[in-house]
Amino acid sequence: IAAKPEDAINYRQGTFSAMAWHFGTMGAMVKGKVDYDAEDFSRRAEIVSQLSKLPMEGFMPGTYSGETDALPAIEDEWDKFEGGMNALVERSAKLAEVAKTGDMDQIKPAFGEVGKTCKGCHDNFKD
Ligand code: ASC
Repeated sequence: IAAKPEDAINYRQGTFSAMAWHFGTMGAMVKGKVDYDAEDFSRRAEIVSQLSKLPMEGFMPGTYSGETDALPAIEDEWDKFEGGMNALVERSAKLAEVAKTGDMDQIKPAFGEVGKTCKGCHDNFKD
């Protein structure tokens, strides 16, 4: 991949912003702050699942300074970071599957697992 560092940073931030947009509305439904709409929730879960595959290629050498909250620890602990991103992809896929059931008793824990994955990486790798 040939990209300027700032383009890689913008790219991955864009993918995370889009994920947060959908995940935020899903969270509001899980918490009951917005009426649960099974079809809409499922659509968003599918989008998050697909988007989760995108940011990884934006993490490349020379992109851990400047207009980014991504910490150099990502490079120092690459396997751990990659494991977290892989977990995000897997858990998002699980959530998208479970979302099709429309059963909040299953959706809630699956949603929580994805959220934990977001937070895990933020705690370790985001300023
Ligand atoms: C969100 C969002 C995150 C995660 C995280 C979960 O909606 O934008 O980064 O959930 O807060 O702990």
